[in-house]
Amino acid sequence: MSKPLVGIVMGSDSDLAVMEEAAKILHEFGISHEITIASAHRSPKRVESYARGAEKKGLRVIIAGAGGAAHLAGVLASRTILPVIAVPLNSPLRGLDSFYSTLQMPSGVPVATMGIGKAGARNAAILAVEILAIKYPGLRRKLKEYKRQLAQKVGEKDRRWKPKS
Ligand code: RP5
Repeated sequence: MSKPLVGIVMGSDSDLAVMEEAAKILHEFGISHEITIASAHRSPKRVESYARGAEKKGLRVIIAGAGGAAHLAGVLASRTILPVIAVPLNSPLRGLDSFYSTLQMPSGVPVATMGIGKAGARNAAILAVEILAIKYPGLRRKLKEYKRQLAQKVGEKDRRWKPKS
């Protein structure tokens, strides 16, 4: 297995069921990745050392999923120049707290915030592929095929639900 290009980080093992959706997409595109649990609040030193070491160990994009007062993506972004993509996760406040905590970053420390939950996790992985595709032409071809299949599925759904004349 080649060295991971994408690091998926999440605040708790309770986030795994959602964040695995990102891993599945990366797997489909054949992108090596790693999964790490580290919490901005419960294990801040672990988060800091992950972010500081990420570029040197070969990571090119970080995806961070956290729920509630979600500061994981922002703290990672404060300690690395790698692009950080955030996935706000569900919470007792239906993920809106996570969403706002992640979205409104101060100027100078960007985080690309996805939608809440599984769709956000999948989109985070696709965005990571798009970033990597700038360098790898093989990924550009796979992305075009992925979009073609998306459109084809919509066409199939349309045909399935149209009343037969
Ligand atoms: C966040 O708190 C985690 O990302 C998780 O979404 C949430 C709850 O964590 P657990 O109490 O389930 O460990 O930091």
